[in-house]
Amino acid sequence: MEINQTYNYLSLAIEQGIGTLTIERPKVLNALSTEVLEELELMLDDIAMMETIDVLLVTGAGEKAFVAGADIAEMKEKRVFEGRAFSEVGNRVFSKLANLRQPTIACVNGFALGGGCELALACDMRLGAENAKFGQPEVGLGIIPGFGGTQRLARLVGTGMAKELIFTGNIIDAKEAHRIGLLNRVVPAEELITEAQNLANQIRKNAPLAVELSKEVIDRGLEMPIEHGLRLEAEVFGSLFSTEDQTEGMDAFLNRRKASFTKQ
Ligand code: CO8
Repeated sequence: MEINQTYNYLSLAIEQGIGTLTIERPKVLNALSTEVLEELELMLDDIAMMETIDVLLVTGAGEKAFVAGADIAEMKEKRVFEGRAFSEVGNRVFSKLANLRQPTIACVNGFALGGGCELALACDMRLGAENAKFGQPEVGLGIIPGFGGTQRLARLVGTGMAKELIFTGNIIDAKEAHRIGLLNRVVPAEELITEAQNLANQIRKNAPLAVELSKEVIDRGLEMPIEHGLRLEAEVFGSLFSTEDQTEGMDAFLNRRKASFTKQ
């Protein structure tokens, strides 16, 4: 399947099973307008169906910003009803990203503020360039994080740290983001995409259905009591014994050869 749509603010490159989705609005530091979010939703719907993408990288155009937030110029004139609608659109689109069947890696190349931090949070993993900066500055604008920040940040870094970031609006650098678990690792800017591709390739070596289902079980499990999560794990674990890739993976191990997975 190929992308047929024309996009004004996004690009998608696909190379050897790795898709790289770039938010391209560098003049305003890749700020997320309604149009950008609508394009993102269409593109994510396509990516979910694309057999040529095993792992998705998400990044921002230019050297300065990943995404500097929701478009403040667009938000300024909104009133209660439109504000809620904007938040609902953002949450719907970011949930599509979070629930994508493929593993996702945010490549944070500069400012990830407000909606930009929330975009990174909706990915499975986050790699940061040394110039990456994170923050949820919404309360300084008279609003709160509205694209999942109050929920995903607290789940990732804990409530104390999430509350400090959200109540103060402070911006933290890559080192601090790494220290609190917001970034998986920090790399020099020029190595960011290569490092993400290396990580993607480590994932791609494994049985694709097992990777997809481990993502599903981790994420669904976080929404339920642990006993239910463990039951879900046992069910999915068992179901994988009906796949050819389970036979292949174990046979390859026992015969000391490289496994060749077929997604069957
Ligand atoms: N929206 C619109 N335009 C932006 C944004 C943004 N979020 N960020 C930057 N820009 C624009 C600037 O206005 C400027 O445009 P112009 O050249 O036309 O004046 C251009 O990008 C370059 O920016 P700066 O000149 O400000 O660059 P600096 O290097 O001086 O500063 C910063 C970089 C620190 C990143 C600064 O631009 C900044 O603070 N940006 C805003 C960051 C922010 O507050 N983000 C959070 C926005 S709120 C949000 O994301 C809420 C999400 C949930 C929404 C819920 C819906 C209700």
